[in-house]
Amino acid sequence: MNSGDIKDDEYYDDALSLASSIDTQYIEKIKELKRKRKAIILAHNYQRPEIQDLADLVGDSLDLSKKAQASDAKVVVFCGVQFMAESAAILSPEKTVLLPVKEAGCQLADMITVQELRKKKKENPKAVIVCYVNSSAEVKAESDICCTSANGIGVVNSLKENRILFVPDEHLGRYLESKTDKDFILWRGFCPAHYNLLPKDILKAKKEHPQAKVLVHPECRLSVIDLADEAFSTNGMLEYAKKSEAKEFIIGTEMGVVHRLKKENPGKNFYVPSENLICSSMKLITLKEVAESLEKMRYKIEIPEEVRKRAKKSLDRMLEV
Ligand code: CIZ
Repeated sequence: MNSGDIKDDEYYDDALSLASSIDTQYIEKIKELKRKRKAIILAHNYQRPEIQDLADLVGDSLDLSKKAQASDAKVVVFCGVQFMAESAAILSPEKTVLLPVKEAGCQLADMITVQELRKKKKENPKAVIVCYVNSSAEVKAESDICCTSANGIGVVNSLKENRILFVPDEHLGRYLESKTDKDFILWRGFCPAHYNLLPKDILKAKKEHPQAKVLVHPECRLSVIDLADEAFSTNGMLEYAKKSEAKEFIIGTEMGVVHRLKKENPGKNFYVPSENLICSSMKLITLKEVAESLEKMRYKIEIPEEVRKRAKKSLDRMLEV
């Protein structure tokens, strides 16, 4: 090691300790504001590790929205993306729901508009519209029933109709089609992170970790799901990893979930099969943004009441199933 390396190390150590003292300041500020506002902080399983560690609850979008509904908090800070905060606002109109970064959208949800859906509905008047929760409040309002990746098979099987217009995720739709006897019309939407996971990535990871169980998200291509041991939502993966006797897992979903998998399963190893498994929107929220969100009470989710009521019907119908 030469003297230049020592200087670099010292500089790096200084930068790290400065960053951690700033984080501590934000965490203290967030705790104080949380008490003042009677707020609860929710973090999706894909959020940054420090946001997950700070949150009152970590989970998938619907799980978090239902827990927010049951809580007596006045303010819900939803660390996730737009449609998730909207779901919380649909279920809890009496609470103020904040999304700390207003640009935190979902590319998949943005692949359909309510006008496009209405047009497709006219072309297929007999089809029942099943909409994945990764969709805007307006699209939910225009649909007959919602589903998540965890309950999609149950929702589809509960329908008496045979013809299903499934929006907006083509790949989840294909997966549900393969698991049920229904006839699907598929919308051409996709989640870029899951779409970019390829069969060759899974084959390479399996070669490197031959003992590992392969768990992938149903938003992946069917050719990827076919190579996996199981297809699960994030909460499904967390449950499976905890109960499984296996010690190694290849995780085919957004890499943020690996933080919680590791934390809840010491002694087990988790591998991410592709560096593309990252959602940049999910990483926009930092401790600074959460502190500012609580301080300035921004960005409030506002849904017109008429849209909210119709969207809630689609969610309620799913919850009944
Ligand atoms: O519903 C959710 O939260 C999403 C988008 C993924 C998952 O499986 O948790």
